[in-house]
Amino acid sequence: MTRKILHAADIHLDSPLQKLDRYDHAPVQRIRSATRAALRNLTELAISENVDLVVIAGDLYDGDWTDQNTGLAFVEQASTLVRAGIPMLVIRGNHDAANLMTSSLPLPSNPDGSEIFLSHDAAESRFFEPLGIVVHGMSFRSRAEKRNLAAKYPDPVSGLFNLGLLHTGLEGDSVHGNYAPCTAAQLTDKGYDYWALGHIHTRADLKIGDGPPIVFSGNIQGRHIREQGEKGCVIIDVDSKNQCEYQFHSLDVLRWFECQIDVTAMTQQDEVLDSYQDWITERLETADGRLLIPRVRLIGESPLHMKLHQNQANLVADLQAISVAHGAGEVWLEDLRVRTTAPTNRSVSVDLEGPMESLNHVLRSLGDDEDLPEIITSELEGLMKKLPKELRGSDDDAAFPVDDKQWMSQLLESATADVMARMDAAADGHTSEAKR
Ligand SMILES: [Mn+2]
Repeated sequence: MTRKILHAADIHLDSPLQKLDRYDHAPVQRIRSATRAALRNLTELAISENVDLVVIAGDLYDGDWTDQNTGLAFVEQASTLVRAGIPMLVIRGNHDAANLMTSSLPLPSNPDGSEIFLSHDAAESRFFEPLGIVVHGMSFRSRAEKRNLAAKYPDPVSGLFNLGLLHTGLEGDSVHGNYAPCTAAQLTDKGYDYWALGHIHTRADLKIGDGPPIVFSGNIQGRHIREQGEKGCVIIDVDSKNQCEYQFHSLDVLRWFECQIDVTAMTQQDEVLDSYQDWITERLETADGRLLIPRVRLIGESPLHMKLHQNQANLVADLQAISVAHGAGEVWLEDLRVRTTAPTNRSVSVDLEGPMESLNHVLRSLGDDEDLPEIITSELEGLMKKLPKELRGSDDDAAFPVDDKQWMSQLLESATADVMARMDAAADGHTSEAKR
């Protein structure tokens, strides 16, 4: 008997997609409804692939709902699956831990009468006898789940396909947090046939040697520029000997990309725009109806360096116009990062002499000043206090990551280019005036 199980995680239903819906004219509706549309795709895939079971490894919800519509959106999809005779099991993760969710809605029961959510009081085993499958799992009670939950999971049941459903940050790191810590080796030792993990949004298999697949399916819809590329779920094919293979299926309705343009060989700003247009044309061929959200990143050592830094606002507007004009409604620019450098072979001694040379020297030497982060922090303090919390950001998404050396050097680079270009323009004006 062969069976199919769909494994997904980190739906983050109705999570706001960062930094987009604040722009005028952005395809706001499409962006806001992206996680719901991806979940609908999951339901459709489960039905069209005729899967026997759907498991969701935590963070179905992004947090407590602002209104009941988020819950209703899930009820709708769960009901569709139940009507199609497909059972579903969901555990709660750090984002939708039991004590964080104050609202709830009555959920449909699975076709066999069992509940969709797994307990947060103890690890449980759910048997699907006719399928020869048992799922072991446990929900988070609270966000900061520091216990090794996997250690509480029961021993495998022989003769059945044993699937472990777990939300975990594994050994933990600063980005993902140390939630429900455990190691891939501990999971392997458990003796299950497949580990369906959630929490880490990048797809990965941590299988050790001949051990079972230990799979993070990743989230089903990227939510910001750090969640690039295809997102979706995996479908596990289990054979009659309880051996399994799995395959990825994309579910996302919009996709984030970095569009890197090397401006080294360019002499005109228009060439940047041409290059971006080519990128759009190429990407649209494989977009498959998805909205593409590129962040344009300009790199390279170029005589355009100063100009690009100075004209950033105009350049963003130009790039957005090209996105709209050539993207056929399928492209929206996320943002621009100018990361170019000034040509090193520039004849500094000719261009810069006297006050300009000393100014350039002062600006360049700021980069070596150890107190710079502190100085900038104190300069920004007043502004930071006035910024609303969501714009201030935090950790890896902070508005002013003053401890980030790369950010700081780009800030300096940009400021230097700006000041020098202004001085240059002023000097030019002065010269032509003198000539006249
Ligand atoms: Mn999580």
